[in-house]
Amino acid sequence: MSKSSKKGATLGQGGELHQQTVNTEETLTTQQGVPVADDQNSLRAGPRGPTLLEDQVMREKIFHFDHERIPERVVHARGYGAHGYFETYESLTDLTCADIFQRKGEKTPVFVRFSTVAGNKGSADLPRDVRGFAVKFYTKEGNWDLVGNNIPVFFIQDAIKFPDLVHAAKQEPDRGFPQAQTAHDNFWDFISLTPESMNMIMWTMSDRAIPRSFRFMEGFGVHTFRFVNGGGKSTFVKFHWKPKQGLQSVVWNEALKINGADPDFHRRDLWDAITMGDYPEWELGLQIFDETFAEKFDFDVLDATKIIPEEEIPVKVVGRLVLDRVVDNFFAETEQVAFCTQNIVPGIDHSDDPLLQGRNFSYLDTQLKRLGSPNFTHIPVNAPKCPMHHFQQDGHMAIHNPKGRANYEPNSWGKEGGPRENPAKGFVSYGASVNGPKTRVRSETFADHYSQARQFYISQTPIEQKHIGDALMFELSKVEREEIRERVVSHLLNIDDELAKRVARGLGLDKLPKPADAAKPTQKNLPASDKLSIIKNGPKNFKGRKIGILMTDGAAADIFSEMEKVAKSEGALIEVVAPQIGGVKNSKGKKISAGQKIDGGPSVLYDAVVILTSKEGAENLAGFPPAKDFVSDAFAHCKFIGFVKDAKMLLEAAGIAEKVDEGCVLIEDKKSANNFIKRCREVRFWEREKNFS
Ligand code: HDD
Repeated sequence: MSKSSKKGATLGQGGELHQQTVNTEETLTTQQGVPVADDQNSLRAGPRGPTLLEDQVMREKIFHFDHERIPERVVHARGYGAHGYFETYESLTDLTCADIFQRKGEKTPVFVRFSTVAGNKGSADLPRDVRGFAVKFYTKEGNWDLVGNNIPVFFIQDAIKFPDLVHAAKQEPDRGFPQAQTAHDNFWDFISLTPESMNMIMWTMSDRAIPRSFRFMEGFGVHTFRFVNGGGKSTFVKFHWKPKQGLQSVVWNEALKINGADPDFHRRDLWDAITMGDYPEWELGLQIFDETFAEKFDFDVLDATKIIPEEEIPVKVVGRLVLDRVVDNFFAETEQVAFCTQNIVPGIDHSDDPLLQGRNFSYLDTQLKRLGSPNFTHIPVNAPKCPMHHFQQDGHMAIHNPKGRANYEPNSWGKEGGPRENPAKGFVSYGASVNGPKTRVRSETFADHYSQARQFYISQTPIEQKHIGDALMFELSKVEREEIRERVVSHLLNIDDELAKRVARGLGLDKLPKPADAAKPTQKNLPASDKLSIIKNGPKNFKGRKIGILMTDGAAADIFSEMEKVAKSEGALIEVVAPQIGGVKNSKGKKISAGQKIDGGPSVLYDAVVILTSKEGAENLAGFPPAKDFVSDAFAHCKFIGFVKDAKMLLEAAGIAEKVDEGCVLIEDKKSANNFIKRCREVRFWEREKNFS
């Protein structure tokens, strides 16, 4: 066995379990610290006899293995986390006394977990789904969890509907499928009977629900929260995360293929970026407003199915989030991290949003179920990094136990009596007045379900609108019951006529249904908002994107080195895709190593591709279906394609030689290599899609 170092779990002197690097020269032990002599064979009566129950080494090993799994999250089961920090750009003392926002330049440690909602823990990364964007800030006055999504609105207005929504979205209970997708009867049945979901449906049918990477998506706190300053004055606030990398999504056909080619596409992307030192960043933006705005705004600021357009309340950027460290252990950190919306700190408070109020119960409750003990805050990823003193004690797995005799207060033990409450510093709820009869009603102010759905739709570029229609047709094509499909179209008629007609045609409906009864007939004609489109908020460069270079033996050495140079100066990555994983020899006989073998590295894994073959190489690949798919898929997914003259036969075999357009760039020299990279900054050549039927 080699003497290399590896990570292991060790008990520290204080008894706490922590990770440290151990050497393979260390002796293997049981959990009790007893040295193990033989880890290959159980204890048995004679070489061929039965295993003895007495074998405590084997029993401990199997016992522990049997208990390795904990319940997966009921939603957001599949996720990926990383560490980083939040840096405050300016002091916000006038708005909030939250310690994290007091000092310009202050850095606060954070842990972030991204996730998909519907799929199980082992599902793929690219279903059409909302992405979770949960941030735990370890502030000096306690942990603040901002548990958001990559979409600023939600399906429902009241937490009491959450179990119904989730039941309808996940696998159907009798058959246990479909996995990680909403393209089935139960989901659309529920949605078609829940008009409040229509705004969210426009968002989830848009390309927002198939992001290219966690790094290229926005995040939102969704609800209206409160800021409270040192003088007790409160303002309302909505939180936004804006990726410095720009927005980018994949196309649906690509998503379907990525799930097969690399189900870990998003987690691998985040891991690679961070481990290579290309740390993703988001800026924290605030929409700040007061009661007067809330009163005059067209919608209720407590309704989580609505946004406040940035044109009405601009987003003020106040800090940045940088992810710069991957986890040491997936289970210890990403799986055991426990976000709770109730985790707020002095200076931040809840609003009366009924969805948020319900969440505040659900998260704490679910952590107890998942992690098995009220002591889940003792797990390092959940523990605050500021001092903690309280009288809560015992319970399963109590690790940090209070010292001393007094475990209650008030007490008269003087200095040894433990911590005391502190009205000057402690958390005080904002004293908003509340009155009214106890009642189960939905406020009238929550009743307009279509105006913002329409606003979202008309804010998209034509190609994005097309994708929304395509997505609806795809999803509804998987719905067996025709009346459900019709009911969805009846809602679309209240959003956009053209969209509804297109979807109805695509579904083969004989006639248009009647528009759904709008709960509030007085729909508003809201103006378009550019911030709602992905394409209008795309990247300004190709930094952090990946180019797949399909190469064969004899590929032009000078063009490859030009491509290396231009990609490097742009901050883009290149990966060579070759007939064999051993790599290729270029025209100068130099060995170029490959990142992927062709059938393991389809073009869906890249943001742009270059076909850099020799003539003979192109001839050989022309008869190889995965190589043809590499080219034809890149074309179908509107990617920029760089190619050399010698690649002609492969382009012909892929059926695109006759269709070469402005998104296909002939690379002959330094200038054209540069030109190719510049074109890539547009991310996709969408013009091409207009020609597809
Ligand atoms: Fe939730 C997890 C985001 C509504 C109940 N939710 C969870 C996670 C995110 C969100 C990002 C994963 C956290 C992690 O990575 O561990 N949830 C949202 C947003 C919502 C929302 C943005 C609406 C604005 N959620 C919501 C409601 C309820 C829940 C209305 C229940 C009434 N959510 C949960 C949960 C989960 C959860 C069951 C599952 C695992 C967990 O909490 O830790 O409690």
